[in-house]
Amino acid sequence: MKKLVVLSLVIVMLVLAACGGQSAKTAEPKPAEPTKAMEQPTKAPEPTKAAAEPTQAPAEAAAEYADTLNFYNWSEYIDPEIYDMFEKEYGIKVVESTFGSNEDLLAKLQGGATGFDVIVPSDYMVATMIELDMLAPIDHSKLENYKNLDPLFTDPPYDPGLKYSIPYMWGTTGIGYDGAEFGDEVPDSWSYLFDPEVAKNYADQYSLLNDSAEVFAAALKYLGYSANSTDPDEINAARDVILAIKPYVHTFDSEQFEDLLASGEIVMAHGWSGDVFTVMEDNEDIGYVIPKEGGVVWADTLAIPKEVASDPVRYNTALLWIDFLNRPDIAAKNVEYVYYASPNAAATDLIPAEILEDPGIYPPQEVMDRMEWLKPLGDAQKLRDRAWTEIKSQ
Ligand code: SPD
Repeated sequence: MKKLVVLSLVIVMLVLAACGGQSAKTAEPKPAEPTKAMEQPTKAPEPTKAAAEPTQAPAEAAAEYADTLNFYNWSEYIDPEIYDMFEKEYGIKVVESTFGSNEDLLAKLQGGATGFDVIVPSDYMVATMIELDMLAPIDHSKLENYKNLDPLFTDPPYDPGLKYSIPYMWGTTGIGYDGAEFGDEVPDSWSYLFDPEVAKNYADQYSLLNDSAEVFAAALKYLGYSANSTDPDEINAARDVILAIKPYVHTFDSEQFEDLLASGEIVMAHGWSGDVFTVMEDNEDIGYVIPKEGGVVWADTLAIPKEVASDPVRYNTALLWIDFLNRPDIAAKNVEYVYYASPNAAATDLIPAEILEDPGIYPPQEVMDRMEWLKPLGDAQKLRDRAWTEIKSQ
């Protein structure tokens, strides 16, 4: 029953939110071997037209999948056993590179990087990349597991009809903290990070994400403005707030903040929900709170860079990987490792109740009501970029 309540809350929340070079692989995918975790294996994909075409040369005819797939992912954002499972089933090795923010991902691709087969942009960055014509359309007919997505995730405002992206995980941005330092107090306001009078008490003991969109969103929420403000006065006010507390910030970090918290190097971290949850298992003092002023809710997606579509082997391999991640047993296994919520409805029954019922992972509606989704900012992005450069350079 509790599970149903949690799922209903998630559904309501989502409705409200509606505001390199690889050699060709000649082997057929190996059939899935049953394992304990694989309770609902799906059949191997149908042979592609290229593989079945009798007039093609044999080597070309068999060139259906690549030997390797280059996956550009956020750090610590997949159960590494999933790479082994994919390689065991299909003989395809996944090579992972990582990034720490959507802006880094965008800059990397705009800088000319062409080797990535599957990337993981967040919602607003998908919209930006569609606008910039940087993504390949997704052929839904080749995704056996597309049907597993919760329908409430299949028509998001950032990519109507999921033409260019498939949702991977969703979560929130808040504050991770060391309860051993705070006792009964909970740092449940952005003022702990952005009010100089409060923040100075934690000088050199807290981190902010190394992510301009997230830091501006938090500072704007602290000031009572929208996380998506494009008003120059509000953006400048947020910049001044961040500059004022910068001397108290231990580090700007998006990839190890949970470890800094767990090791005691810092006592508060502006961070993403699941990352904080991963260190709670071994440290019962660590907590995660969404500030009362509200925070950011986001969805990360699986997308294919545009140039991959011109190579059928790479494109098929990318789709095979995306579909594998959407198999219910794989999606559930991933949730158990990264502690983020899954948009895969068919995985729900395989996810432990303690995760589905945890309000930090699946927040209740009254918390979700305070959250905002980030959106592309249009021309105001330049203003934010300039302000971020100023902040980081001082
Ligand atoms: N360690 C993986 C964290 C993934 C966070 N993505 C969230 C982006 C929200 N702007």
